[in-house]
Amino acid sequence: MASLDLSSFSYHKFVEFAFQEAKLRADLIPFPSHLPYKFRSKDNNIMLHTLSFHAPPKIRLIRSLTVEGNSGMQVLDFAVFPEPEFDLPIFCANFFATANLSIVVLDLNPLYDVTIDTAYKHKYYRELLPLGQKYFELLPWGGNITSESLRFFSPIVIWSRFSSSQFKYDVLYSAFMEYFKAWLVLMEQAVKETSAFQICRNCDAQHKYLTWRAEKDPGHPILKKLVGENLAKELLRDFLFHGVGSLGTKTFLDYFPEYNCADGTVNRKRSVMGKSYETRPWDANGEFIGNGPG
Ligand code: BLA
Repeated sequence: MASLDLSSFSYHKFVEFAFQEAKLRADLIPFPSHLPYKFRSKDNNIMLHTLSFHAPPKIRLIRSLTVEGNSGMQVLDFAVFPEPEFDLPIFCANFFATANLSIVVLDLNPLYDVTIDTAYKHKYYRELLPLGQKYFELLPWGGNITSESLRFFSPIVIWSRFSSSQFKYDVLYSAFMEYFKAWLVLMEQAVKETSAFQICRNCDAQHKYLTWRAEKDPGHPILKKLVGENLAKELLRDFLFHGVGSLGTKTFLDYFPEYNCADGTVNRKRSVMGKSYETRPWDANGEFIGNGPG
């Protein structure tokens, strides 16, 4: 199998592009409670870099984490979270690569479940379907996923696993640039919500998303291995999914009671429904065609 020399490969280019592009359209201010970190993993082989800003009035948090070093692994976790006055999707790029295998999720994650909320789906994704179509063949559906994740994905989600190669890396970079520019256009067009009810709803929806990811994101085991349990927890709550402790008071089990164990603790399994959606569950018109778990 062809493999990629990871020493010539970096996700920094993605991060640089994103922050430069964002700066053209918003005034980025260093995020108040975050310092840019550069730290080494416990075994000293891996560097973790973090960077974060906010940009009033629309961007609550734009942040990136990259992991790289001579361990044969590269990671990018880049996201943008809107202020609750805006029902904008959450920009999400999660890439994990070894010399042989890459696992990627690239999406404008909807604030509301678009398998149910068709008005929200049309508002943000109808015009972006052709953009998705451009990449679905080159970055094909990655197969079964944790069923619970799907409600956080949009009809243009790129969920893919492939043999790492320079070609795929270039395609992914191109998709990343286009998806991010598309998000920035939505951001520019977004109009501030004035209804207190709707702002609360947006806030709850974002809090639910953060609560899900802070508890069940598939990257957690690796982060814990790299920096230890305590620092990983801090990274998750205060940095990657900042807002999980402040945007709402509901707990993980309030949102996802199906994870409740008899003793009141959270089921440690990542999924209680199991994996499904072997093929892309959206058609070219953005209609949901998945059968779901079962
Ligand atoms: C795997 N990452 C996955 C998978 C998904 C995602 C869907 C496939 C396995 C699964 O179904 O869970 C990503 N899931 C997401 C995202 C959302 C979601 C973005 O619900 C948003 C709502 N991935 C990272 C980071 C690391 C990482 C930071 O984002 C490592 C530090 C690793 N992801 C990683 C690995 C796998 C994976 C190793 C394969 C192992 C596995 O399936 O558990």
